[in-house]
Amino acid sequence: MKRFILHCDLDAFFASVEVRDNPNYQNSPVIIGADPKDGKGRGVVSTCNYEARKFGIRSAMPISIAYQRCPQGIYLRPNFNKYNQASNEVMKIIKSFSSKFQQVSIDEAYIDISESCDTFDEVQELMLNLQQKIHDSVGITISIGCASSKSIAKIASDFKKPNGITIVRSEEIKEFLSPMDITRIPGIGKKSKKYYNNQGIRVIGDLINIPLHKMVQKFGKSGNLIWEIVNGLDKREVKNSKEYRKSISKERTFYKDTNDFQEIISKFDEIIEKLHNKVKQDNIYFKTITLKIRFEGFITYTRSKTLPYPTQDKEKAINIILELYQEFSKDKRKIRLVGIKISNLSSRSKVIQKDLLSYVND
Ligand code: TTP
Ligand code: MG
Repeated sequence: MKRFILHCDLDAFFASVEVRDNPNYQNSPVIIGADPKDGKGRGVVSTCNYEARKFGIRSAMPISIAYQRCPQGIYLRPNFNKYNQASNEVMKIIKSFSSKFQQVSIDEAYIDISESCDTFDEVQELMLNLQQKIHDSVGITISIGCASSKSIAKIASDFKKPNGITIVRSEEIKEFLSPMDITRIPGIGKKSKKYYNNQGIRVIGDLINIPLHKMVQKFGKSGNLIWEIVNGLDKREVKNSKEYRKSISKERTFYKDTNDFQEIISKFDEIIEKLHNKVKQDNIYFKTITLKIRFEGFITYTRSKTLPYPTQDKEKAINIILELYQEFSKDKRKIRLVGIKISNLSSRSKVIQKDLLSYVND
């Protein structure tokens, strides 16, 4: 059975919306993020257009460094309402091409078009049509990748940005991936890059011929997934999601209201373990952790902490929860329920929460 999966990712999203609304900016470097304050600004770059990227400016870079590299750039604060509206319009169009639709961040989504296309010519026509529709009705450009797996479709959408279309047929996977840096593989970030580099693995070509049992031997569970990805055998489906996730939370009600410290702490451990499994499984990072405490009589408190960087770290999460719990640890009232929420989510370092302010204010 042929599978045609598309990954669609808007180009320089926030910056493209600003340029659309101010055509004078068209050929200038445009940087969205914190106020650069003549080079003394704190905070980071949210994104920038392709003109600005020529100066070496990138998302998440300190705004002061961006300013050093390109003081003549146009620096704008983000307007999230506008981006959310554009995102909703784009997602509606993408969704109209297939009911198998999964939005994974503010500017990217997968669709499975296997049922509406039989040949690669038809696939290409559909992709061009989708680009055109988005351009005509929202006024911004999108890059689209097609492959038989989600992971390769994602790598493909990034291949010819901006406004690119890339189709990777199954027999072309090896040639397509081989020269790429291993960090192109979803799930291999800067940290794991070092680990792989130490083993002499730099490009995907260094990985692609390693047999499955050796991959598992060397890299454990993730070795298995990476082997599947690079061999085009990643079978993950496009999940029909109504809306992409903004937070994940878990709560537990005690069998009997309690103020036993050990019992409460072990409940925190249990919840964090569950959340940690989830973030690992879905490759999600979080910046904000919220503790919820409900005392007898349904009196409820929530306390949050936001970290400067997205993380998946379990120990960090436990320490923060203990820190937030301090305030209540001497409380005489008994606790009925505890809950933990993680929010400000991102996939690899990409923002998937609608409220992106924290990125700009860091
Ligand atoms: P991306 O799709 O990663 O970036 P982009 O659309 O700006 O550029 P590209 O053409 O390479 O796809 O992220 C989408 C939006 O999310 C981006 O426009 C701004 C926001 N964002 C941040 O605010 N901070 C970040 O660190 C990143 C990566 C993205
Ligand atoms: Mg994008």
